[in-house]
Amino acid sequence: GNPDYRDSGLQFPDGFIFGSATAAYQIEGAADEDGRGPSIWDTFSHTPGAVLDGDTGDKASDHYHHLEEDLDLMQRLGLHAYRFSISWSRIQPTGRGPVNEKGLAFYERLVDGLLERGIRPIATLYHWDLPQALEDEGGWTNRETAYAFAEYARIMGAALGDRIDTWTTLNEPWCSAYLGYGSGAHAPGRTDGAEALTAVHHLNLAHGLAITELRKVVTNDPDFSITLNLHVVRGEGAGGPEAVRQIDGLGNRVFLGPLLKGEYPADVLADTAAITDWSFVRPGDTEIIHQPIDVLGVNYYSTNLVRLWDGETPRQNADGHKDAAGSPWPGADRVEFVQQAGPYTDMGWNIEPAGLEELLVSLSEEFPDQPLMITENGAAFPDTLVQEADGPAVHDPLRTDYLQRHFTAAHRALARGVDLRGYQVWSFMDNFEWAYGYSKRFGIVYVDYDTEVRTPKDSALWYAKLVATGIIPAA
Ligand code: GBH
Repeated sequence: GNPDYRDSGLQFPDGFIFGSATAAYQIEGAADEDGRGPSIWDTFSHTPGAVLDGDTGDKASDHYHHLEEDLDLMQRLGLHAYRFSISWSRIQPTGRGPVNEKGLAFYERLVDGLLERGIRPIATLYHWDLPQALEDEGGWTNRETAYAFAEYARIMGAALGDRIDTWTTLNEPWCSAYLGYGSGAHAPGRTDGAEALTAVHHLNLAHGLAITELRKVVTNDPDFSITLNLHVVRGEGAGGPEAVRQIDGLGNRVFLGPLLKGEYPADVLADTAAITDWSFVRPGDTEIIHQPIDVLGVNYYSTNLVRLWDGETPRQNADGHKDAAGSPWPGADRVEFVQQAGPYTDMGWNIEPAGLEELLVSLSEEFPDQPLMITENGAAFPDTLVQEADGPAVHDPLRTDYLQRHFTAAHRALARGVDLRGYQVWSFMDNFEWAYGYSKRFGIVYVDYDTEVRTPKDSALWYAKLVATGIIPAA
């Protein structure tokens, strides 16, 4: 039958790492301060028409100027871990060359502030904000970007390599490559399938090179990881299995293959042969990419339903790329994304906790020795701040319900033997939701963008109970 994904009273194992996540460009603001150089997201968000309502990350949640307050709030909620990203162009304003000490000092303060409060730092080196100067030389289509990234990783490893609990190289290279260079929905807004596939490989290579450099300089035996947005793909109709194979290939196996098996999937190379000959993969590259990682980060929000287009009826693309200039799925021209039955979040993504359980179980079946961590899960809903007798509040029962169901799914995966180490809720606070600007609120903490005042939502108070007890509370 259909399991109820709202069980409460379920206990997580001791040592399970409950935390929450953010990303630099989405929260920091202070875009021009302390020597920070521009990134592709500054350029993109300042390009008319690129981001809804012309929103930019110039100020964002102003985390750069609210650091102590935000750290105190994390401590109040009892978080075990905080997953944040480092802005490369704060460290190296042009992506190369000497360290900008003021930019580095911010992350020193952040990490030290976490450790003082007993919160584990999970640092992501790259959450989409490539220094613009590197994009001017071709960005991720240029192999040199991978080497520049490795140099930046070495700098960060040397500076913080005695204090970081988990190093994550890249967040969701799928988005960087296919939304950045394929559909054009994300920075740098390019729309070329061959460029997107080139970017896939250079991102994979950057991961491998960065891990190699980090291992040379860190001193505290941290965990090394990468975070992928893996796609749970289901098929519809006679062409369903073929459509699933193509999307699973471009969405999942093109990353998991080199990373965990040391080779690119042959079927993906064949599917895309008319677009590129993959000659950008040089001898030795897959060996660099294929290194043991301590934990694989998994971001999960929703599922995908696909089928083969009949070539006649109006084409459906419910993954959101129907309005984009290009396709985020190079070579999969016959695949249609089918609108699924709700309920949906404010992003229009269908809510399906069973997909999380399915994803975790299938990963652990395929890679039984690979520990996993949910590095993002959460939901956008339209929230409103209300004034109550005892102060401001945000009642967000839909988000609490979403989280309760997904924690239940994660617990079920654990009960089925999955080696799941922790769960980072997206997001710690409301922030700049990329192409959607400030119109979508993912935070468990509400941010008033006029005053930058923070208010924990009801979902944050619910989560604090889960973190404190290890037991999923009733919603
Ligand atoms: C994550 O991306 C990001 O890491 C985070 O920064 C972001 O704020 C958060 O999730 C919420 O969006 O892209 O239209 O084809 C998740 C990105 C969302 C990419 C679902 C694939 C499918 C629809 N993924 N998306 S579309």
